[in-house]
Amino acid sequence: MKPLPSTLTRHIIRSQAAHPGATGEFSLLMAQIGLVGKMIANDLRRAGLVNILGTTGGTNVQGEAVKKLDEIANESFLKVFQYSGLVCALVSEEMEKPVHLPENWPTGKYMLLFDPLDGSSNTDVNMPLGTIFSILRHDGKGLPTEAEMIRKGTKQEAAGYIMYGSSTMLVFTAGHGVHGFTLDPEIGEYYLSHENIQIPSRGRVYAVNEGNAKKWPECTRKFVEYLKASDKQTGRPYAGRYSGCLVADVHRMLLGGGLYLYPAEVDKPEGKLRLLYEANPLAMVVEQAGGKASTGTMRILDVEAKSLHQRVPLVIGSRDDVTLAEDFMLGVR
Ligand code: AHM
Ligand code: MG
Repeated sequence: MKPLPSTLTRHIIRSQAAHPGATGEFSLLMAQIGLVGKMIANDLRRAGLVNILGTTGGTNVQGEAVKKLDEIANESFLKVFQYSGLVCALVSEEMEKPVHLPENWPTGKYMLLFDPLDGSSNTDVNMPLGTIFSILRHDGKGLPTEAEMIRKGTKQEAAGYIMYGSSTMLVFTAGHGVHGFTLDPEIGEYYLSHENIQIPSRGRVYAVNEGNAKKWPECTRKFVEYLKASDKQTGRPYAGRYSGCLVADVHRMLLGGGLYLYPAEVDKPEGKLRLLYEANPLAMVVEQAGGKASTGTMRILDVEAKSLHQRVPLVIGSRDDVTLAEDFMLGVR
């Protein structure tokens, strides 16, 4: 009889056993994130059949049009976590303020920060989407204040993403390597399909919205032109691949190498992506896999966090490719 490949549940139980002091709360938290992923994947699969494509007519805290699926994905997190007793704070791209958890309800020590549906311009065209999450720990008494949720990326306990592509994958790190689990939709279980992922030190693919090139500083334009220039020795030109979904592009780089950029613009030096629930968690994953994540001038995980929805420029992927981007952006090349 062939042994059952490791499931997410078994993997979590095994990792928990390696930490004698563990209470099991983190294991439950990860299992519940897996459940949210299944709920969102299920909604995405049926979206075109049950009238949940398109926008709600509202705008979010960032002033962006809210897609019906953005709202549904956010609600999936709230339904699973609000009364779970596993978290003491929930922060989402879709909500200006953290969710108010009932004072007299049991809470856990974890704070969960998330982008429920990343790449939502892809919803109506059957393209890949993602969910990104960052897990922090609250050691104080009672519910944390908003200031306690705003932390540097180095303070994350765990982080990861779920990718809804041709299959659904949960990829995460708790600080001991990065593991990827593929959902078997027939059984409803995640199986360990990508153990201890290591990102190649250099790739041959870049992902960036080049429609914005005129808005970039000269150094960024020079860098992207460099990637496109032909040079057999260095393996250039790089291939361009941009999906409109950060999770999908980072996932490609994680497995095959290369880099993703959403760089600073001259009139928008803070970039587009959000630090706490997009850049920080993906930076932790990519660093744990041996890669690098930078603003272009400094390590993402060292960026001082000042507000919940703070934006940050992002260059992420293979170590050597990100270092090269920094050389251009710092004016060394
Ligand atoms: P979102 O969280 O509102 O979906 O925004 C983040 C997305 C990324 O997934 C993607 O890489 C980028 O924004 C696309 O932006 P643009 O359309 O400006 O290229
Ligand atoms: Mg996003």
